Amino acid sequence: MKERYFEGASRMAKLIIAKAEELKKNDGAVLVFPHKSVDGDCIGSSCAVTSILRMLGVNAWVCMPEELPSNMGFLNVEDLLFYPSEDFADGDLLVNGKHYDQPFSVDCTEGHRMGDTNCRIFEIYEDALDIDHHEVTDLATENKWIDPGSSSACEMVFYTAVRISEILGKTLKDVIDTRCAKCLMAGIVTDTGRFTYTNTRPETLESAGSLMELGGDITEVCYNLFDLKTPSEFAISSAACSSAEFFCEGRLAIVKVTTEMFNKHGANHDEISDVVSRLRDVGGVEFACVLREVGNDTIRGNLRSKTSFDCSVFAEQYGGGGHKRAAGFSIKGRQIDELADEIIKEASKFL
Ligand SMILES: [Mn+2]
Repeated sequence: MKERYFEGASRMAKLIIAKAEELKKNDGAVLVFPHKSVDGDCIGSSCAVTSILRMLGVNAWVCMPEELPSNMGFLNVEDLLFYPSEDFADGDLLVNGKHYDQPFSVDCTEGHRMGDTNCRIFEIYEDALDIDHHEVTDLATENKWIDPGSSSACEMVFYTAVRISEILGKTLKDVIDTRCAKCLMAGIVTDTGRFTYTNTRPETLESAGSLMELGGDITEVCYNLFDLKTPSEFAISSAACSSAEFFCEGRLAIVKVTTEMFNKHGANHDEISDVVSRLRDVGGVEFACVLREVGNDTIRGNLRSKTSFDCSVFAEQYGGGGHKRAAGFSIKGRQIDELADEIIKEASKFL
């Protein structure tokens, strides 16, 4: 194992093994929290952690902030998922009959990124375990492993699983089954753009190589997550791309997708997820932004940059977050045209 992972992965592995013993004794449940607006990395890592915890004999479920996107159906993870109702009783939340005892977050650390209901459930306890690769301010507690240098939460979970297998004297196959390997592969290919982004390191490829050996079929994962399109997805993406506007002599690209456009093409809000990276890939574009009306008076923004623009800092102005090269936000009560004009004006200052 690469040295840079050894300390963090070993610490998490020991914590998970110890917690598992404690939780088994109490017959309690762990809820594993992804962030809202779920993606391949948070779903992959939360399902993988849940699968590993179950292998250790723990009652564990992924606490879902929304429905699983249809392009992730091939992962066959339905039995790992728990959909909380909004009106749970704080003191005594039952998770499929088991008393909720322990939160575990992956690919996010802060409750406000998890959606309202999940945030309330997450914050019932203060001793959450966290595995995250986002830059967060509150780094140092024993229960957290935060590594912004890592490509993905899934890569970190993989190395944690390696240490769990070593500590318990098991083979890696005992800890990461075929489905778990597929989930981890899904997160790594998502967050590295199929190993093309600058966050791809030698240890990223090593983890992917091991996951292939464990049954993480990279062809199946990539086809389902990247290439397979529904007819409505194809139509709305094409419409969105051809409506792109360029500013700052081509350095800024922006697309607005209205409810009317979604309706016209019979598309749902998740069906334009590839548009923002296609925009960013246009020669000369440094900063790309896709705004979409997602109903409920809410606009979702997705931001990408090529080399210098800090999307994470920019998204924070709108209550969001993410990474330097990829970030997002959700905002209520704004008009899409007026919000776009403001973003163009604000972003221009840095372009
Ligand atoms: Mn991630």
